[in-house]
Amino acid sequence: MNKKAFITGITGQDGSYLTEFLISKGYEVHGIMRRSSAFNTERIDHLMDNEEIMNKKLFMYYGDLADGTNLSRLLEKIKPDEIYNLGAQSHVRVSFDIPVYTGDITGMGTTRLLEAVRETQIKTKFYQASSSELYGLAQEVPQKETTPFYPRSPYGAAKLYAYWMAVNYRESYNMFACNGILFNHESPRRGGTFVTKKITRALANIAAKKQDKLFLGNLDAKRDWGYAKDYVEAMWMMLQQDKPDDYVIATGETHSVKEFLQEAFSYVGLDWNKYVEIDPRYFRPAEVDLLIGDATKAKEKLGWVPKTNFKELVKIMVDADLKEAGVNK
Ligand code: NAP
Ligand code: G4F
Repeated sequence: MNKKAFITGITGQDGSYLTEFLISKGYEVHGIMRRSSAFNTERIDHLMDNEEIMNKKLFMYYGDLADGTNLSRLLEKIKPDEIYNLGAQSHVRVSFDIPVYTGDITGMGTTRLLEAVRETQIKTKFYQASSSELYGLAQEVPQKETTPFYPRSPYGAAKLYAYWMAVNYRESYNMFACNGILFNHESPRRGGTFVTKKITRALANIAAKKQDKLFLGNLDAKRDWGYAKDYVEAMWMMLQQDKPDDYVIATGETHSVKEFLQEAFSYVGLDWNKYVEIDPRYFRPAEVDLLIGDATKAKEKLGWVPKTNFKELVKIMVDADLKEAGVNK
């Protein structure tokens, strides 16, 4: 019998790659999407439009992390072997504008899903999409599983609550629950308001002469950027272990936003200084200055290592956006 996976956040960057990965492993994938007045399935349309896949390997339902009753009903019906909780209000800057909503979906939404598992008493494994934003004002460099947390945003605080709820259900109810503490990971499918995609899309439009300015915030922040496709594999690996545990997933390399700009613009022979302007609207009330992860535990216990480095990631993203903008490099 094929294994069944249930995914929240299936329409997002990671959800789309994880769905492709699990289908390639022979899984039946069940996902929830929000009702929206505009289409929100762009990242999985290629799967939903495929007759061989839709309703045979991929099953979609309306659902929301705000609605625990529906989550229970779906879990009771599907009885998944594995649950991947990727759904969230995932934008750090936006979380300062809508902290209550972020707490409700990113934090409490996790508890609703854990409660749905407890109520239905299904035997399943649970993956929680935890984040390097837990480290916030970093207390140690590089950050690993034992580094103390210090979140710096409503998003980080909501993820901290969700992290501990996953640990709590593991310890209280013997649930197979894992936290993947993933550092930033990007791809051509990254949402357009995150800094990497904002840069590569603008660069392609500049190269296509459709845009001449790019407005950004803090260029000095440093992130450990990896490739989303590599990272979804680590999520699955965590759930294939004999015992549940928490793992840092990162490349171990850190770069500033400025370095990302330099790498991307120089790849197409442009000088970023001529196009970028600072707009204080993109500054955050509190910033996370430096993230760099140590994924030694994941390497030793899961056998996971990143396959794509910073330079390759930038190239993948720029090439995809140049293609989209109709520019031949
Ligand atoms: P993303 O592209 O922003 O996707 C978020 C997903 O959550 C989307 O499918 C979105 O649906 C869904 N969602 C939003 N509100 C929801 C709600 N109320 N109920 C149910 N689903 C809801 O994020 P991502 O980059 O794929 O990240 C996946 C997860 O990993 C998130 O939890 C994120 O916080 C976490 N994470 C991401 C990173 C990273 O660098 N990418 C690092 C660490 C942790 P719509 O399509 O309808 O908006
Ligand atoms: O791309 P970002 O918005 O990602 P951020 O805040 O690191 O959060 C992402 O990664 C987390 C993992 O650590 C996830 F948990 C979270 O869900 C999300 O996926 O910003 C990166 C950096 C920040 O320091 C920000 O201040 O880029 C800086 N930045 C500079 N100008 C900008 C901009 N960020 C955005 N979004 N837009 C700008 O114009």
